[in-house]
Amino acid sequence: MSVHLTHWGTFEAVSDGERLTGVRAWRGDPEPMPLIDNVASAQHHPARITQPHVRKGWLDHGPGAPARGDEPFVPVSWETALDLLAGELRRVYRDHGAEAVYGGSYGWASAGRFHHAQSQVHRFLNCLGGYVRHVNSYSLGTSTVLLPYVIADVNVLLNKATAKSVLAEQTELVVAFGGLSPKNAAVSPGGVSRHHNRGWMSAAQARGCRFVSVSPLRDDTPAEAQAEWIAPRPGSDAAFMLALAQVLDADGLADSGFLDRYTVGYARFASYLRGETDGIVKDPEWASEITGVPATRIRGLAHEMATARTLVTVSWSLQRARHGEQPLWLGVVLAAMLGQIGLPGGGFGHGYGSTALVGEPAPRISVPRLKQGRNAVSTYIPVARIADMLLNPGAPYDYNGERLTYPDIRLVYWAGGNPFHHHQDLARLREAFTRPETVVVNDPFWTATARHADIVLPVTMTIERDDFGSGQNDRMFFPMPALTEPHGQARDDYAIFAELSDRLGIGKDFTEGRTTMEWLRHLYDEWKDTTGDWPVPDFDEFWAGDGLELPLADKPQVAFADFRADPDQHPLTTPTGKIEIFSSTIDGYAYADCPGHPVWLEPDEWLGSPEPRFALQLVANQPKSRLHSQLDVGAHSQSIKIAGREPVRMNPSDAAARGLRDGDLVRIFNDRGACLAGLAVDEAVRPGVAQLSTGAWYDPDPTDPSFCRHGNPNVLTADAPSSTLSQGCTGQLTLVEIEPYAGTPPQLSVSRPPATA
Ligand SMILES: Nc1nc2c(c(=O)[nH]1)N[C@H]1C(S)=C(S)[C@@H](COP(=O)(O)OP(=O)(O)OC[C@H]3O[C@@H](n4cnc5c(=O)[nH]c(N)nc54)[C@H](O)[C@@H]3O)O[C@H]1N2
Ligand SMILES: Nc1nc2c(c(=O)[nH]1)N[C@H]1C(S)=C(S)[C@@H](COP(=O)(O)OP(=O)(O)OC[C@H]3O[C@@H](n4cnc5c(=O)[nH]c(N)nc54)[C@H](O)[C@@H]3O)O[C@H]1N2
Ligand SMILES: [Mo]
Repeated sequence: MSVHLTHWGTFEAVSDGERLTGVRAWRGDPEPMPLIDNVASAQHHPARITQPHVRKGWLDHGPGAPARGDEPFVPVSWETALDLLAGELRRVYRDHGAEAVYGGSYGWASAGRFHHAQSQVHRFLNCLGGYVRHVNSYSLGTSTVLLPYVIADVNVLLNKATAKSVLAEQTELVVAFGGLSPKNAAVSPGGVSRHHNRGWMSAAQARGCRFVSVSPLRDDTPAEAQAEWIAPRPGSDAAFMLALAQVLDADGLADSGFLDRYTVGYARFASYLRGETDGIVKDPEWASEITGVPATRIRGLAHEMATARTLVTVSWSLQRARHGEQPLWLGVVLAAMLGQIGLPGGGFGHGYGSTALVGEPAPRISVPRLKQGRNAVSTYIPVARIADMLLNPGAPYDYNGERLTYPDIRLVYWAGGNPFHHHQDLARLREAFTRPETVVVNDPFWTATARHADIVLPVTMTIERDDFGSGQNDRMFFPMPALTEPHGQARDDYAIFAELSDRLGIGKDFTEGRTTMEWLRHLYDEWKDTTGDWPVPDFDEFWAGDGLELPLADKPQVAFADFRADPDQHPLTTPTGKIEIFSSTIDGYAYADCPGHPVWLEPDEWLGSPEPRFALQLVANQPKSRLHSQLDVGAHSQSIKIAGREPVRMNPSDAAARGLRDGDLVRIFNDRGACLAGLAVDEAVRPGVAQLSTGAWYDPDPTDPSFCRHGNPNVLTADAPSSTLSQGCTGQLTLVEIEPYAGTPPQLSVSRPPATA
């Protein structure tokens, strides 16, 4: 039996002896996910890249030739492509230096430790002299910057979260801002072996635990939880939470013993709650106007939270929005006011419904990984500032207490990510992508990013190469021998960088003289020496087997239990060692869009504006049918399309008001762009909201790059930061209007390869 790991689950390969014909869920997975069906069905899709390609203008006229994204490609041999690319890398490093190369390559790539694309491209560019890198992620851009000031490094919140098994046994009330999405908990970086998304909720519910799901979508929390659904206006959670805090404060329900011993700055925050600073008491009546939630329900909920073992959990989506710091910070503050941080089943959580890894017990042994080497360049950007960087070389900007300057980028190398999936305002990104002299993309598929490159190199999928893999906080460590031959002329990223390294005279530095199998054996053997008292089989036995089950710590985790037990012995890593309800460091930065304690700040685009420019709040959340843009051509992802486009969901009342019916082809638009989508009318969507997940491959109209024929919401979203502090991405929420699409439906071009010359 061949078991294979992906970011979205583990499968057993079904093969006809030569080819992978299908997949079957791994028998160890108690809650298998249908996303695995995308893999085999996508392998030989016409959108696979079969051989290296070079954009015609670049080939004819050299670096900097105009019309990137509009021109045909010329198929070339590997020899030609690698010679051209090696020459271009030599030129850019010689004439402009490593500061002119953006090698961030943000993206999820694929499971598998050795062929992890970022590790490969970063190691390669480090051997060449370095590159401008990115910091943070689109996932947690705001959390990563904010949380260390407030409570802890974001990884502590994720990896040391209270175990789901503890929640199942101890929690009496879960208040989940952004819900507890079972679709998101399908996925974890590096892979998932056993999904435990719903089991803990059923167990808790059966014991009498209540769930409150605060979200614009009813199905953000699974039926098993039997949750109460509260749907405030999207983007207004901070006001909701402030009112909960105000009730705790005013009704004497805040735990002053906890606040005194474990936190700083409550008095400053409380005076804001009481209206002493601005004349506005942040009571439920005030919040009701903003959120649309009845004041009585807010007041009642605050009392319920104060009288139960309560978990306040905030999804990652809430911080992927303008002023995303505020609801996140308030989640910590509420949990602190309840005095339950550090108690089993109570306190604060971040992302129980955002990924599989939160609340999974971390193995006490971590698995081998490839070293990326040292980057000689210190320049970086917060990841979501990519378009700003390309459009504004030399311009200053503020970030996290620092004043930084955008570098002047000549060459962009992307391996393992898809910026034309992940970035906002794609017409603006397309403009930004005209600026570098050369864009290089390694990818298995003709993604929109590959179509906006000059040199395109076809890469293997995981099923086509030898590797091993294990997900973050996952117990299984699997061998992943290749299941099939590569498609066309596809090569591993490692093989590509090895060939380039030879041409550039750094071959020995990059490969250390090893083949892929020699690397796997070497990394494994090195690792085997570090596992201490835990016996590990030798490599050949591991390679022939069905995976190793990694050992766990003895006790299930309870977040911040040490800190609670002894805050002097186990201080937090915040500046004061305590939970910071007021941060004098952040206050000292004097950013108008993120003051020293959490507050209500009105978003730029939301339903509560006096005169909203457009009447619907688009929620651009993660797709249920795939991971991001990956394998959108696969069977499961295709099975949910409507009228050949990505589905958009809206409430029956909003559809009726626009004369729209289930299954209609619709046009979604705002001032930045427009896209087509297929309509699904659904009561699970709050009135005033439309939901279009990310990940439909960007298929721009040839004459208008702001019009996507397929349904990519990022033609509509704003390329605006969450705040000056964190510069996180804000793709989650956007105002739009939706109308019937009257014309003849245009054909999609993304499911075919681009034109060749
Ligand atoms: N509007 C809006 N936008 C968002 C979000 C949102 O909520 N709303 N969410 C954001 C978030 S949280 C994230 S994480 C990003 C995700 O953005 P990305 O991580 O960039 O998205 P993916 O589709 O996973 O891109 C991975 C790419 O790597 C390729 N690939 C896979 N395996 C390999 C390999 O072995 N080698 C190479 N070279 N390539 C490989 C895939 O084909 C794919 O093109 O999107 C962000 N964008
Ligand atoms: N199936 C699948 N799972 C995934 C991914 C995927 O692509 N596919 N991507 C993975 C990645 S990279 C990440 S970062 C995580 C992301 O995890 P999250 O960021 O938590 O996921 P989203 O689906 O973007 O958002 C979750 C829900 O938040 C709700 N929401 C949006 N705005 C608001 C608001 O203002 N207030 C409230 N209360 N709720 C709001 C939406 O209804 C949405 O469905 O998911 C991971 N899991
Ligand atoms: Mo993410």
